[in-house]
Formats: sequence, C-alpha cells, structure tokens
Amino acid sequence: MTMNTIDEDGYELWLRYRPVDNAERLAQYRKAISSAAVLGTGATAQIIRSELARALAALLDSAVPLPVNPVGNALVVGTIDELKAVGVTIPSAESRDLGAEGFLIRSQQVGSDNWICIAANSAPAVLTGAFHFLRLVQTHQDIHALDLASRPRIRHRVFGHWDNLDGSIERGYAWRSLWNWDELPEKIDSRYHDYARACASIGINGTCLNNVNANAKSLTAEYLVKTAALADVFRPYGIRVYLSPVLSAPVLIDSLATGDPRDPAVAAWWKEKVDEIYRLIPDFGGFQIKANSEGQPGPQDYGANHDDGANMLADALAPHGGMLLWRAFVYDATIDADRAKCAYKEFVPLDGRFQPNVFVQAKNGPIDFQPREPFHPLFGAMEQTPLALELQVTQEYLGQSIHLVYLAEMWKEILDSDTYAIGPGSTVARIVDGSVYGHSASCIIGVANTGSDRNWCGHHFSQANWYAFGRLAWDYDLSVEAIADEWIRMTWSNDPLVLDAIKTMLLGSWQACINYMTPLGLHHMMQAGHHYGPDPAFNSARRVDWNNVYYHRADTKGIGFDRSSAGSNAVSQYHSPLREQLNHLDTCPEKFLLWFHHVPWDHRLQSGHTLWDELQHRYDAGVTFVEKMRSIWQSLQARIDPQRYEHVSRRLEQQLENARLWRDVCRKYFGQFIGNADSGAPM
Ligand code: GCV
Repeated sequence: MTMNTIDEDGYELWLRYRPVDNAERLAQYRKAISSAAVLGTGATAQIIRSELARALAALLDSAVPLPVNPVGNALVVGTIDELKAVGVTIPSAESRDLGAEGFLIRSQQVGSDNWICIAANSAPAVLTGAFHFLRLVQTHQDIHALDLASRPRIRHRVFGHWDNLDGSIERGYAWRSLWNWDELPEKIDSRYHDYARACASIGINGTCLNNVNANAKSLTAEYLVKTAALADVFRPYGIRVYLSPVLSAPVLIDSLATGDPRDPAVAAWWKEKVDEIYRLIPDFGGFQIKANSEGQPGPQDYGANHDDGANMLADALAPHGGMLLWRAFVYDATIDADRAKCAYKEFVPLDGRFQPNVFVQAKNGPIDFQPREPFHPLFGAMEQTPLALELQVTQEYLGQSIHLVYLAEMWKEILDSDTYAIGPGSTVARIVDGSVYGHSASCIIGVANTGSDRNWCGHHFSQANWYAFGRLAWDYDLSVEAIADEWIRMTWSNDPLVLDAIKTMLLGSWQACINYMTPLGLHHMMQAGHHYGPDPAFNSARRVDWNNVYYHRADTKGIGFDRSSAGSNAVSQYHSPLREQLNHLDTCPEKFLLWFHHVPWDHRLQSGHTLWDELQHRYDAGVTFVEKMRSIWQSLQARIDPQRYEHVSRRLEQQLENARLWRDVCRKYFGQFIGNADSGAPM
C-alpha cells in the first residue's frame, strides 16, 4: 500500500507531477525519454520547455536534458514546420485534419533512435499536446508505439467568471476573485500563469473575466489596460480574453443621451470602444452580455429587440474577428406565465435575424442550473443561429463548495440528449458543435468555480468539475468514467484502491445530490438569496416565479408543475417524438416526471411505489449515499495526505448534515399535503 504523508494544499490541481511509482512504467518512460527537445523559440515554446522540465524531472525522478536538438531516444516537440526541419514529415492531409488546435503524438524511428513526436499546426496546440502527453505519463499509460491525434469538437471553450471588479464573486465559493484589479497592470501575480497553465492543460481557450451582471467601469481606458495585461499573460497559453459589457455603457461612461442600439451615435461609440480594445488586445475574443434579464439593461428598454442590440455589438466586433455571446437567460413574466417557456418564445422568432458572429447563449436547462433539468428547448429550435451552451461549473444550486458533486454526469446527460431537431441523433452536443445545422462556429462556456482559495475551488473535489468541463468541451464523447479516472490519478493517486474508491464517490455523487435535494423532476426548492439548503415552503418573493411553491405546486391531490398540453404546454417547445413522450404521464421519463406533470400522490411508479413512497425512498437514498461517501473516504485515510484528507472529511460531514436537512424538511413539508406530516424523520 502506498502511504502518502506529504502534506498538500491542493494548489497544484491535477498538475501534481509526483514520481511514477510503477517500476515497469518508470523504466519504460526513462528509456523512451532520455532527452526532450522543444524546437520552437517563441513564448509558448518557452512555456512548453519549462513545463516539460518541471514535469519530467518530477515524474521520472531525475532531470531530463532539454537540448535544442533531439539526442537519443527523445521527446521531440514542435509545430509541424519545426518538426520538418529535423526530418519528421507529417503528411499534409493529416496536418489539415488537425486544424488550428489539434495535435498528434506519434512514435517514430529516426536512425537508431526512437522519438516521440508531439506536433501541431500552432504553438499553443503543441502546448495542448504536451499536456496530453504528460497526462499519459501521470496516469501511467503505456507510451510504447504511440499514434494518436486529437482535435477539439467545439471551437470556443470559454471559462466565464462572474467576478466583480471589487474582488467579490457572484456565486463564487472559493474566496475572492483571482484578478487583482487594483494591482494590475503593474503587478502580474504568478498565479495568473498557473491559472493559464491549468486551463491550457485541459483545452480551455478563452476566459471571460468579469461578471455578466456587469460594471461599466470594465470598459474604461483605465480597466482595459489591466485587461490587456492579463491578455498578455494568457496569450502564449492559447487563451483569449472576453469581457461582459453592460449595454448602457455609453450612457454610464460617456454620458450619451441614450443606450438605444439603433441610435447611430450609440453604434459609433461601441465601434470606437471595440477599436480601442483591439488596439490593446489584438486577439480579444469578444463580448458575453446579459441584457434585459434580472435588472440588466437591454435593447427592450428602448423599444428595440435582442437582435438590434446583438447586431449592433456584433457589427463593431466583426472587423476584428470578435464574437458576441448574447445570453438567452430571460424570463419576462409578461411573455408567459411558465418561466420555462419564456426564452424560447422570445428568441425563436428572431432566428435568421442575427449577424454571423452572434451566438445565442442558452443555459443547459430552461430554468436556472438546477440539480437536474431537461435540456433547454432552444437547442434544436434555431436553425440559422449558432447556439452557445452555458454550463455552471460553480455549484450555486448543488451545495456550493460544501457538497461533493461530480457534474460531468449532468453535462453529459445534456450533451447526449436528443433534440430530434432534424431526426434522431440531433443531440445537444451536435447542435452546439454546429454539425446539425452546418454552422462552422461553435462555443461552450462554463461559469467558473475558481477563486483565490489556496485550493482554487473551495473543495478539493470541485477541481474535478473544472477539469471535466475542459475535457468535455474538448471532446464531448469522452466518458464521465474516463474523465474521472484521469482526474483521480493525477490529483490523488494511481493506487488502484484509491482510484476505485474515489471513482465510486464521484460517479454516484450527482444522483445522490438530486435524490436528497430535488428527486423526480422537482426543482427550485432552495433557500432564497444564497441558494444553499432547502425551503420548499418559500412563498414571499417579489416575483411569483422566484417562489418555490410556484415550482412544486404541491397540494392535497399531488405535486409537480403541469407542463403537459393540458397545462402550460411547455412540452410543445420540444420536437416530436420527444414532445409526445414528455407529454404523457406514462411515457415521461421518471427523472423529469414532476418537471412536466402534476402527479397524484398515489400514482404508481416503475418501482411499484406510490409517488409519495418513492419520493421518500429517493430522499433516503441520497442521504445514504453521502454516508457511504463518508465511510469510503475514511477508509482512505492512510493513503491520502493529511491536509487534504482532513479538509474533505470536514466537508463530507457538512454535506451529510445538509443532505439530512434537505430530506427532513422536504419530507415534513410535503407530508402535510397527504395528512402525513409526521411520517418523515424527526426534524
Ligand atoms: C449572474 C441566476 C443566479 C444569478 C446569475 C444569473 C445569471 O439567477 O442566481 O446570480 O447572475 O443566474 O445567470 O445571469
């Protein structure tokens, strides 16, 4: 058994580079990598060189020479042109297939030596390939006779920060913002480089620095210089920066009389502002904007519509190759009494009216990042508009940085969901990657869970969600098990016992969270404001659709939101045959039962239980799994470093307490509707 007593604080994430403790593999690696030659000379090549020097010395437990030219059995790393100069030719068809961001890793005999070549069409893609190779070594893979190629399925893979300029983070649970605006641009914290390393290692190629509930100050000259300093750090890692503007910025910054996007003076202001940004940041990614949503100003304030606002900004960005992410997180109650239907009703009629560099950006589900939602009906409903998928990596509604919940399973369920837009197989993933409707543009964005906490994410296990977001964004066909396997090996240990134990925890954690919070399609049951903990009785919000009773609609007859054709008819926003499947109580998947139906308490489920019994069973199952995670974790004590062990142990205790609270509060509250308020566990 491997005893791990070296104290760790989690700062290194999955880039821990601990000595390979598998003798056979270590011998193979040492033999295969007697030197590592990074052929380029630019800033990215320098980053690759220092990453390889640091990683290989640690993993192989002895320094590996990094000569300018390959010597002996060597790792040879460079662009396809650079490799050609040392005699390795990559056929042009293969090079074309890699695109700008793909890489290949190939074993090749050169004279009497064996080389492992890492090649790509651009230096940042070579860096991605180098990180992939290190991952093979970190996870103890066989590197004999390698021949693999990989390219991303989605072009823009953005980590979006809801960070405010004062250092706070909206829905952030890992302390303060990573960006120290007061010290920028003069002081470049070394952590900015470590952030970029981490993102680059998992293929993230964009970062949106500020909150979508935006502060206009981020567009002032003073702040743009700060953003430019961050962009300079991130550029060699292949990461472009984006900003979240506020549509009223011309009024707020330069006292224009209006922010109406149709006003020529307003359009000219934005054009000039965007030109200013590109003078400072030539590879600026673009804007992500929240408009006419939760108090943010938008075109509708001036009698214009989303397309007017989006196209005006897109026109300013287009000459520079910038793109616009226009968020579809809108729920104007005058549009429809069912919040889940609003965005579709506002945006579908606008299909075909957006400029080519506009993405309409929808959250995974139609409400708001709940523990489980059906996919957003906008996916598959806008043939002429590229749709960006927004996922929430930070766990606003899933126990924040207290609960251990592996979100890859949720995202995978969404990505794999069939919209039937052009027939079977029109998955959300294929809508997003552009292949269903033939869009060349594609984008996925994850709301970041990082902060200045030493372990980056507040909970050591929340790092898995940052990791999984990047890996799935790169290749949504990767399995959640494979991603978990990689992450555990790199972050914790290759010890099979640790691997299996943590995998069991990760892979059951999302379902457990759904069970103890919102089983069978229930949603929006959290406490108001901070969104931690249960409050099914909540009914005093200023908007009816901020109340929890609005969502569960429990009464003496049953529970659930009737969105069938007899109710709000939200099912009509999905394509056939899914629409019909969801519409009928008997065919609606039980995981979404109470999302789409108001169901009698005595309705029998597939298990044979009545609805009420099944709900109770689910609450119990959720809590039981957290107990199981706790005992699994305890069994690992001797194999995990003390600091991280203790931290996770404390978190699991808190999670268990909160899971029990969810179960008990919900059981008691719902029990009263069937005259059974005392049937639950004591409060
Ligand atoms: C950034 C939810 C969150 C808000 C968030 C909003 C959004 O309502 O609670 O904090 O605001 O979603 O996605 O814009």
